[in-house]
Amino acid sequence: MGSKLIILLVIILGVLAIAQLVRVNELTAKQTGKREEEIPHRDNIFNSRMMLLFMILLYVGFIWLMIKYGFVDLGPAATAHGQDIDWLLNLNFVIIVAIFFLTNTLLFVFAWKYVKKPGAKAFYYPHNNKLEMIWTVIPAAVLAVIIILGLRTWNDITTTADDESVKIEVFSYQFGWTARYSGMDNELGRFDYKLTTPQNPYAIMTRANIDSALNRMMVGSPGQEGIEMIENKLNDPSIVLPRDERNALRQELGRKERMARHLQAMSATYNDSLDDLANNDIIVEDSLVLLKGQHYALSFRSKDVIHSAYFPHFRVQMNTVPGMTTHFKFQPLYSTDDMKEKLNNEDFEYILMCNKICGGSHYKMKMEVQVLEPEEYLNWQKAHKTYDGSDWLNFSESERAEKEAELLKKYQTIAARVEEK
Ligand SMILES: [Cu+2]
Repeated sequence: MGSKLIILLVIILGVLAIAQLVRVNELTAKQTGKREEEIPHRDNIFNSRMMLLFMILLYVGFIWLMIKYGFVDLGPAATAHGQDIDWLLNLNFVIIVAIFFLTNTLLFVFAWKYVKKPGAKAFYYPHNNKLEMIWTVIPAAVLAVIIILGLRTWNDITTTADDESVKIEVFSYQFGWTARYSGMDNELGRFDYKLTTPQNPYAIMTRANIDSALNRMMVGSPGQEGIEMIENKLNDPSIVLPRDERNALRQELGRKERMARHLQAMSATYNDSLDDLANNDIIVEDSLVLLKGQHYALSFRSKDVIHSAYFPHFRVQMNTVPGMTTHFKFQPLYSTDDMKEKLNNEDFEYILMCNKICGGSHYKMKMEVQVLEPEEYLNWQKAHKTYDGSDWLNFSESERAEKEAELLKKYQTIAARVEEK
């Protein structure tokens, strides 16, 4: 703390000293009767050399920063599209760094080389079509290449996933993540934010959830007054309420009635067969577990504010936005074990983290991600229950062994596709 204060004082005093020196210079110039725009040759030479010195310091600083902070080792991109993104990013860096050195060298070396010499007259050179052409066409062509390559990759990444892709929903909230797997039908259950209750935090739409949300509005729930209770309170002549309290109650009643009407409309139009979509979904709160080689179609949803789902090793990032669903599809190429081996790091884990400052505990908003080999993945699946409480792999006793062997074979084929690449 003390040393910081001293440094600050030195800087302030230094600035003051320079200001005073400039002032002294101005005053002596006035005394000797020199005009301000007449700059001595000596000063021009000094300035031109400073230009050169500045260029060298800029380059040394740039190279040092690049070496120190420029290379964050995330290991190889762990998805198919991620390798394209890395290639594009490197191409952009090569172009940018080359142009940075070229333009800055021209700028500072010219300033030094063509310093004003006594008696020399400036050459009048107003226009050159050829030059204009060159410095318009070349950057335009380079930009066009970058943009076309970028668009092609981006379109590849963001086109709708095929039916073979496994659908998973990633639900974000302050401050955490929840994964919802689409289950054996590979179809996610519907949802509607109006169904959010403490018992249904992910607002999943089923007949039972609609009924309970509606009941919560009408009758109330612990700590929550329902419409009926509020109406009774307002209409009971024996209860005398202060004006403010009465107005507040009326407002709450209006809000709850509107919500109840929405829920009633939902209930009237709801098709009960949609329950099945939700009932075989699997909700996993602590981690996102994926099968190596499988194509995934992730959809993202947010409960409160905008978050950003960032999987650095997959080169995947997508905003999660309240009120809309965003998507990203990818195919993990390396299992967690593969990556441990590749990076020679026994502690390696994939991670999902929030990449948008979303509140006080933003920095804690992380979820572990695992990419498993076929057998491990099957075992993990076996240990999980669906939304309605049955087993994820809900096979009858007699055909269980056969069906599981079938699944394992399927997973092995999926994982093997990657190994061949
Ligand atoms: Cu967040």
